[in-house]
Amino acid sequence: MILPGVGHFGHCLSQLASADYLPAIGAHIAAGKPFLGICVGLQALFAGSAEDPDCPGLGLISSTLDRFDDADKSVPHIGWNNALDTSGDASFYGLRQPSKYYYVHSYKHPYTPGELESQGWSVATATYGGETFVGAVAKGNVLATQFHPEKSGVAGLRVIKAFLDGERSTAPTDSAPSDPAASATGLTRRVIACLDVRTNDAGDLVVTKGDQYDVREKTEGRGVRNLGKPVELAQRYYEQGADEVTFLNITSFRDCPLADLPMLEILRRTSETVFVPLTIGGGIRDTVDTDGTKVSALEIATMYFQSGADKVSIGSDAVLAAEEYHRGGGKLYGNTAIEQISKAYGNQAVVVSVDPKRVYVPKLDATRHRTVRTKLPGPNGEEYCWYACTIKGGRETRDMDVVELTQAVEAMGAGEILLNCIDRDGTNSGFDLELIGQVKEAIRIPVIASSGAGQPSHFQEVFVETTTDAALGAGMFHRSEYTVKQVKDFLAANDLVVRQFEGEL
Ligand code: 1PR
Repeated sequence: MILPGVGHFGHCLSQLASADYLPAIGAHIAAGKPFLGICVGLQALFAGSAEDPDCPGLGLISSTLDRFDDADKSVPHIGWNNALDTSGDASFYGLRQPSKYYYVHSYKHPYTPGELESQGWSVATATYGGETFVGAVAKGNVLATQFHPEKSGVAGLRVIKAFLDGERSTAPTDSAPSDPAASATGLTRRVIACLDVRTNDAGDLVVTKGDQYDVREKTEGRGVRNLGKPVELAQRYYEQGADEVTFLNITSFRDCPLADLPMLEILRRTSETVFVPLTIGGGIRDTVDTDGTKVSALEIATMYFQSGADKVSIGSDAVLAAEEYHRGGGKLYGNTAIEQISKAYGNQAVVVSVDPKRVYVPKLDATRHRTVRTKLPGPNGEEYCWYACTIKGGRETRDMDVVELTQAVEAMGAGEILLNCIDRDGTNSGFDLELIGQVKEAIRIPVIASSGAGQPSHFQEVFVETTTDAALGAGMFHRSEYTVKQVKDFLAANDLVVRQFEGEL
């Protein structure tokens, strides 16, 4: 039995309880049959969680879970971290000490040496920003991982294979143990490949990329730039070591029934061979289908999750929802796409994609918006700028700055910000560090820096000069100027901890 977990502890456990599945799960485990719990599936083994104190867990482990402290780090904990066997001399269920595993969660059981081991559990741990927590447990027929083995590349497949083969103990590996202290948070530097997907004029689905959101060729005819096939490119980036792949459906597929959305098929095919997290964005909002049926954003997100997506990314709809939020003086209505999807699937499953552009002003108080003093003055020598949010792929600018937007969506339950920058998009001139600095100061959820990457040193720069949680590239990878591996090799050569692709099972 595999209990996969996505989402909220209380939602997961109460759904299982109301469907009357809990006795069967308990009986399965008690009968000594193999059981694998993943993420919330691990958390379900505990007696309870601060995420929903009124909802009991299975209680196989009598302790409870609490939340990561977000005073000095981003929460949720998202990214690649260790699973170090506490016994020090052995690995269980295919875990390897130098391998990295993909975690995405806000709640955890803090690790106290001996607590679970004295009850017969084998324990593997990871450390995030000074907090050591339980990354995996095993006892008898039970294996449970806080990380997602199905999204942890070959390292994770090894764990699943060992579970399926019933190989509880595996020989210790002779590779040097990784050093969690080498990175301040414990996480590796997350490098994401982004694929903007749309139909071209011939009706084919292509990965495209332009500059400043114009994806048409500059030459006569102005056809949509075709940089390759989505599934093939995703596979290529996975094998180069991309830590995540993001697909953005940058045009709605007009006159297409939602059930036949081409992106669903792309996700299904990609998730057959790409074992890292997949994010899908574009068109996630309440919609009317071609036959007149109303379809909620939650239903669209559900279709994407069922097709292999791990996160959905919301753009325009988030801006409109944030405007409502501020109009109501910070009131949560409970009916926005962000709130509904994060309630059902957990806030780690909801990314908000922000498409800001610079508005230059001559003085600090020339606008009500939050400004930065910029080292790159405007066309008339303006020394200040603010970042205006846009919708509809940058075509419409709103009277809302990035701080207002990101704080609102954080309050609504977004788990991560994908921070584009229209001024930098496709320019190969590096990330907008001032923008990233402003947003990182404003919120506690993780931020993915995007737009402007043109060479490996731009990734190093953004990781060193800002506290960004991840960095994303598009055009430089699609045009084969650099591979993801070259970026990671460059980061590693400059003392930044990265995860490299492991080819061998
Ligand atoms: O508003 O919820 O339907 O979502 C639409 C999504 O599609 C948004 O996330 C928006 O950013 C994206 N989008 C819409 N139009 C375009 C376009 O290019 N015409 N793409 C577009 C945005 C920006 C990034 C790009 C980075 C890095 N592309 O996706 O990958 O800027 O590029 P670089 O490394 O080459 O500089 P909704």
